[in-house]
Amino acid sequence: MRKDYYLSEAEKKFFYNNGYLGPFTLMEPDEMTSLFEEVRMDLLDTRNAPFPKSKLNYDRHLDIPALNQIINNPKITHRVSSILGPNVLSWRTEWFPKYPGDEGTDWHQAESFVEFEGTEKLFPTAEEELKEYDQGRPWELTAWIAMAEATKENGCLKVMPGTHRTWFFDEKKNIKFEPENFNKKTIDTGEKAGFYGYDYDKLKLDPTWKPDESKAVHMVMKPGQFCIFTSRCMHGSNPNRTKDQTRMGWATRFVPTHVKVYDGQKSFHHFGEELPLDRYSTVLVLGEDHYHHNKVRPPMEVVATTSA
Ligand SMILES: O=C(O)CCC(=O)C(=O)O
Ligand SMILES: [Fe+2]
Repeated sequence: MRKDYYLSEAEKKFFYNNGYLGPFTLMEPDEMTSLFEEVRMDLLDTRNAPFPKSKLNYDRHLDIPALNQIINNPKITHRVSSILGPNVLSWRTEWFPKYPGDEGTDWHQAESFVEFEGTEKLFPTAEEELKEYDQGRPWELTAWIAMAEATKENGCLKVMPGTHRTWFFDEKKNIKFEPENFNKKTIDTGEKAGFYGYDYDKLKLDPTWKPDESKAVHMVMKPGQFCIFTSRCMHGSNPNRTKDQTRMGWATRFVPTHVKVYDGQKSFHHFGEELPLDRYSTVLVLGEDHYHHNKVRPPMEVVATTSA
């Protein structure tokens, strides 16, 4: 059985040119479908969650063992490490549901994850390595995992190849959360799009610029498949045009250990919530942490479930 999943030279080249890679298979569809059934129940118990009062379910790999196993799975960590280097932290996991009839996700780009209302969440510190990043090597990566089938009809993730070298958006500009506008904005194609209550179009560097939809690559995936991308690579999704299929993505995000995560911050704001960071920590999924910038958990540690 294959034990190592590091990227081939051809795969790395493809990534540097395009900013994304995949899909790859993490597990078979049946296995993911039953795992997700269980995880959905586990998500309801937030006693040990890093943000127990939040509805967002960020970072539940910190308290749900099955999710922690996924972020430590070599099929993900080896591939991510082929781009980010040997020492890798998991810094965030988040859910991207798209229910029948939901709007598409606006095209967007990010890197330091200011995310509309605050400041940078990620601060890279290794100057030497940063020079390489300009040649297309990023210092953050996401593995977007299909927890349910992702099709063109239900709004699978889409990427715009090669856009990771050019900024079309200013991710550092702050804009307001307007949940009342969810499912309200119609774009040129006549379809609905937005960013779960934010309007990413307000961050366009040139307000008259329009993405060329004909160049989009649609990441159609079976449950249990995943793709890897740098958030600098423009990405989004179409609306869910189905009547009965929920698209469910779980975005797992990684950085090299030299990146400071939430540096000096006690909490952050997102989607109208304040999330205090007192229970938060990164997880070292591969290698060693020589920098000691962040609160770091060992790979397989999760908080024991509180008995009722
Ligand atoms: O799933 C989507 O529609 C968007 C996901 C996304 O933007 C991300 O994972 O960064
Ligand atoms: Fe994104």
